[in-house]
Amino acid sequence: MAKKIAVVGATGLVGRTVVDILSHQNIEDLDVYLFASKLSHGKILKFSNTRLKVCALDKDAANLNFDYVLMCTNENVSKKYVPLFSKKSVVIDFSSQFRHKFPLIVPQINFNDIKGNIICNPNCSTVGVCMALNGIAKTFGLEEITISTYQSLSGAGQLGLLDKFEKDAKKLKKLDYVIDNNLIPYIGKIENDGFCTEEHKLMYETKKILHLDDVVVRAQTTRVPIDVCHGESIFFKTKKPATTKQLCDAVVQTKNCKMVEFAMPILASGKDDVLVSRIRQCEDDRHFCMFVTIDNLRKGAAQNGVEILLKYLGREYV
Ligand code: 2RA
Repeated sequence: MAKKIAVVGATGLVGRTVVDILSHQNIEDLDVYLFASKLSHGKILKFSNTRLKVCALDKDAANLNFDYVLMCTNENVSKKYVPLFSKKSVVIDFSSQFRHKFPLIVPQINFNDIKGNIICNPNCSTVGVCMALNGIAKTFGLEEITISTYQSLSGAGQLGLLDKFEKDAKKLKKLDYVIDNNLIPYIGKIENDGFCTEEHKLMYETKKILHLDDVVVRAQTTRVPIDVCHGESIFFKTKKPATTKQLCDAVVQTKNCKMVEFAMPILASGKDDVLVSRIRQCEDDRHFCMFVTIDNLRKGAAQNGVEILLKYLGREYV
């Protein structure tokens, strides 16, 4: 029998990217079903050579038999529906709701961490950092990581993109401050310790994915007025001495990591690879920095989830 795959939240920015990426994979033999909120019921999305109807998500839908469910949903929807779908299906959840509880997976790095049938897709900025540092962590070890991000508006969803040129703070749809000709030096909410939620995600998730329990990770996250792709400045201290050439060689050991001269959003947008650039030595042969760019909607979110699904299915990402 053909495997059944549900994409929930199919009409959001990440959901649409999942549908688009899935439609380019060799999965003609699989059945794909799309769900979203009641407002999107009946919408039609293009899928390969055909069109698929979007159905409203409700408890009846969660009772259907799917083999795999990709939850491209926010924390509230995931909180309610992941436990329901997971009674019968393998669930890949894109929200941050369960990231502390269940395996957090980047297939190129830690697919073997999967246990059980709920798998969490990491935060988009985390994926870029982990992809870029994976080879270095494995070859030279890491002691400290200090990250500053420059995150695009699409990270805040469709409403975030709509705020791009808004000059009137009262008319903003998603952001707390005008972003036009500006940047906002936090993402999410400021918490009691002064760090924002995005910084907490980045610090916690990086340690979890790279298995760096004893490593100090610091982060500053910033929203900038570009559409797609997050930029990330990463300062790091290795355990063993290294040259920049050795570090470049270590970076490209991770599939989908590419060294370029300058990692810029216009080069990474719409692409499958995380771009790494400007690896340079700081004060000695254990202190370095680099600049990384990732398409936050693709490898930072949709592509990573599809890669997890395909690995389950024993198929190659194309
Ligand atoms: C952001 N990383 O850019 C978040 C989205 N998950 O806001």
